[in-house]
Amino acid sequence: MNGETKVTRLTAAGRGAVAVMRANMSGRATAERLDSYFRAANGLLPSRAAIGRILYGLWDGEDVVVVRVSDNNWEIHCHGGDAAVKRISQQLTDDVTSADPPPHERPDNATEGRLEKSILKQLLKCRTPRTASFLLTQYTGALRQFLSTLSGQENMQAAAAEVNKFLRWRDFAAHLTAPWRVAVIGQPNAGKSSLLNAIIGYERSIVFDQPGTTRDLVEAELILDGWPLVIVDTAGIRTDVSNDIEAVGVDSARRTATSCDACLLVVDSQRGWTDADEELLSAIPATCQSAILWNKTDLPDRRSVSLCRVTKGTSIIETSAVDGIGINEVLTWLPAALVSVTPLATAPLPVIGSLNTELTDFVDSPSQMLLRKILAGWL
Ligand SMILES: Nc1nc2c(ncn2[C@@H]2O[C@H](COP(=O)(O)OP(=O)(O)O)[C@@H](O)[C@H]2O)c(=O)[nH]1
Ligand SMILES: [Mg+2]
Repeated sequence: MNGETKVTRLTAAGRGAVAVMRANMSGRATAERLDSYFRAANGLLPSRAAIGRILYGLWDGEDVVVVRVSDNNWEIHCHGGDAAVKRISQQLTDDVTSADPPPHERPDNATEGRLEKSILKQLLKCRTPRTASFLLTQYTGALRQFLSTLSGQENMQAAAAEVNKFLRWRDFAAHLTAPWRVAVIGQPNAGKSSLLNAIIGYERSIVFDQPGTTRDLVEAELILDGWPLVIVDTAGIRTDVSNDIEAVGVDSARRTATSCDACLLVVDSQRGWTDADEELLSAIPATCQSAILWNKTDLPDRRSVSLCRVTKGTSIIETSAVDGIGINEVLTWLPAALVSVTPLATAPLPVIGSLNTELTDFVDSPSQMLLRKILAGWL
């Protein structure tokens, strides 16, 4: 063990989405060990970072978030695999212990209360450093600061307006811990499973040239631009099926289309644009981002993409699951469509469901008594 460094894993041992470690380092030379491994995107050195400052960057090429939580303590949020944890720990010290999380030292010396505990629970569900960095901002004081400022507000209409503005990020905040969902829909044999495989880069869906092969949903997780996504492959949507098993798949595909954040409608360019595609397009709810993947464009007898009759600002991307045409475009379109605006890195965010519900009640009927009661429960 390095005499002046102790690394404790705060998250449970075993594979997780994100692992959090606490490095207790005393002595200048010791803290500078962090600098030699971690490169912050903004060039700041972790050993010199202000307390509470969140640094996003690379540790030996891996995405990592480092935050100094007190004079001698740094939290390191890295990929949740055991290998990543072990490597970082060993680079800092030979001694690694798994322990119950110690009480967190708050940067502002406030005691950790219900608010921080609730945020920490959410933080541990984050799957990427990018999403974790937003939660960390809340954990290290942004949300507490917002609520404290709110408690000083005398004018209830102004308070309600501020809360409303804050709650506008609700959907974004919810997706920091629950991946955005993308449905791949389309007629049987259009190439949905093949495209899903091309998108995620390995064979996972069943690809078969017999219509109706994908009877259950096949989900695949991927990270694009630091955002976690789940892509759901569905059975081909047909209304004229007699087979019961296929009908169940068809039903679930229809449901998936209405419970997702984005929809990729795959169309077989050999068949061209049909009434069934038109029907599918209109089944996509307006709240859902949508793109048509005009697939199989590698084939010579494809029909013209101009046949698509598209409204609602739907994007059209020409693809081929076989030779990879358009896959990069799909990978660019998805995060841009799903997360078109992001809050400022320092913004308070509505990351606690029960607090959001209470604040919604306040917005519905703003009263000082109610606001005091809500804030007393959290501050
Ligand atoms: N030439 C060509 N064939 C494709 C393409 N995408 C899918 N296919 C073929 O079309 C058939 C049906 O594909 P599949 O992905 O199972 O369709 P799904 O029923 O919509 O999931 C398979 O034989 C695939 O190999 C493509 O882009 N180009
Ligand atoms: Mg399929």
